[in-house]
Amino acid sequence: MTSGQPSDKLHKNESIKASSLFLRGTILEGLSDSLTGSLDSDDQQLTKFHGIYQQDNRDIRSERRRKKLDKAYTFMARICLPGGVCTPEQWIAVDDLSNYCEFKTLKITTRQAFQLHGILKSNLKNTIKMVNDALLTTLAACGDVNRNVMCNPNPPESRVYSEIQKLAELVDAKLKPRTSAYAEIWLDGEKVLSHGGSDQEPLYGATYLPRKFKIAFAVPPYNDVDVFAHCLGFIAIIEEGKLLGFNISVGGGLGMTHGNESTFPRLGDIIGFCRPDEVVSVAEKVVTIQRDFGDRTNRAHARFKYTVEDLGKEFVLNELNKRLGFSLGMVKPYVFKSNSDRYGWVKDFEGYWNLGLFIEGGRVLDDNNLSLKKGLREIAKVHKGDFRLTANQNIIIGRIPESEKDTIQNLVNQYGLDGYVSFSEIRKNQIACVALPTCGLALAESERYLPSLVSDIEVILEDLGLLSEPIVIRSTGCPNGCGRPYLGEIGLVGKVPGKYNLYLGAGFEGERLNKLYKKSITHQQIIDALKPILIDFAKNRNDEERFGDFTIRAGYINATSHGRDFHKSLKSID
Ligand code: SRM
Ligand code: SF4
Repeated sequence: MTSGQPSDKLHKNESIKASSLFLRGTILEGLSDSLTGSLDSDDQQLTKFHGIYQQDNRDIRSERRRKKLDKAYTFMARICLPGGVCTPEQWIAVDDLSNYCEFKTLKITTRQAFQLHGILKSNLKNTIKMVNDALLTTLAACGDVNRNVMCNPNPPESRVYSEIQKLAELVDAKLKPRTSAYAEIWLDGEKVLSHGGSDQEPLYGATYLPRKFKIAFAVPPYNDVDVFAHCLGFIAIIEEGKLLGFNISVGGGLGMTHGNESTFPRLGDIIGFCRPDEVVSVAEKVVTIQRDFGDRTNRAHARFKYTVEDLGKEFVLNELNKRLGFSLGMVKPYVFKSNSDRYGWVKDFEGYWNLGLFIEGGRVLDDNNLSLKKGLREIAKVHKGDFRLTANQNIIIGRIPESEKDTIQNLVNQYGLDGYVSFSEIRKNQIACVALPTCGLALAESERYLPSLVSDIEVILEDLGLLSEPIVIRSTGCPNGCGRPYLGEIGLVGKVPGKYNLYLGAGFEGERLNKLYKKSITHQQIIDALKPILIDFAKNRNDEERFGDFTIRAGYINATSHGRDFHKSLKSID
């Protein structure tokens, strides 16, 4: 399945997968070794497929090194929620589990999943079991497989929304690995139906995919899932309240490496249209194309975006038509208006209320100033509808009957969950990846930094009367792109502690990448760089012109028209 790639050139992860007996490795043995808090390094690659990362608390890494102590190892577990939807009971179950973790927080991820940080090895098995007891899973939340399938979680404006959510769930289920290793390791061999029971991987084979694979469903005019950042995107086409089908986008992905221009963010190309009943086959066949043609020799070149870039979208379309046994239809017109979330109360077509709440950095926590975790738990105790995690790291309390609206609003006020009413638009349009202290790849702060940068930018915006102007700002602690920073009108990407690359010029609708404006600059230099541009924007913008578009029209930055040009035509770099 490696399409003629010489076996001596394959990346070492390929042999780890091949010899793992369908993701078993020696994980079970490692879990019972109480002499160390860590797992064997090959097993650490395999646990990712089970939704689990070994990490250490980087805040205390050097202190422990000085004291000649081992790193403070713990584990992060990512819990899949296709389309970000869960029940109040599931919310409470995950909230309960977070109390046994070092950080005692829930993290809402940019892919509508939960993360629990700081699980001790001795508590890992129990945690995963409890996740499954709540009818959730961590299987395939990470690893070289299809990940949590995303879907527009906005309040249903019509029945069509639920149809699309169901398709997202079907695709998610169809692409789950079938190995029984998950049940064997974490659930004492219990056979869990949705995980399948055989030790065959009919879709993936023994070496799974060359790299992670990501799918999203968008419902125009909302592009809140950033559909073009995905390996495979489905853009719903709705006419007169009926779902006709989906435009299909292939080859999106954002990760890159500083200083390596052969790596770049890339937005997907739309190659055709399919009917709703064809969606699952399309997803499956696209995955097989990546399985068979993706680069298994170099993980920095192994994502589907490079397969599409190298082979061409025409090749991918022909191959897909061949594997489907029919030809995709012609692309249909659609319009995206933004990649942000909607906040506040919205009534849906069935008369239920939905409440969009802002959660800074997606971190659900209680501290001296905030009681978000307690508040959301209290809501979950009385709420009969659902919770929806958004791709912008926020929450929608969904399907609230009229009779419960006041109760929920009172809890929102009581626990300080009402930031959505008073916060500036730039604050409500931020995404920050996790970064320090848990992310092993972080070069700089992100989640713990962006709120303070936004506060300083707010001072400038207030003077300019722009506090109610939605400007999309996103930060990450490294160039991997977990907060989708290359789709931020203002993007910040960590270089070294305290220094960031500043990117400008992305489209507000998530249809244009930004470009590097200043390299490796400090907090004060970021403010100094942005201030004159914001002043110019306030004075000279056209009607309704967005900040990202303005930075291009005013000549601060060249537009990035394609991922391969991301590193080219730089205007102002020190
Ligand atoms: Fe990510 C790796 C966190 C969304 C691109 N990502 C990581 C790891 C697991 C670090 C590691 O490998 O050791 C981070 C764990 C940090 C921690 O302590 O929790 C991590 N990624 C996240 C999350 C939690 C960020 C957040 O604050 O919400 C998001 C979890 C999503 C989920 O629920 O599945 C997250 N990661 C993304 C996205 C955004 C998206 O998918 O829409 C991207 C860019 C899109 C893409 O995939 O191209 C992204 N993460 C990466 C990459 C770069 C991949 C590449 O193609 O080069 C890595 C590193 C890697 O895979 O080697 C990475
Ligand atoms: Fe970690 Fe980098 Fe992803 Fe941020 S972007 S979570 S620093 S891997």
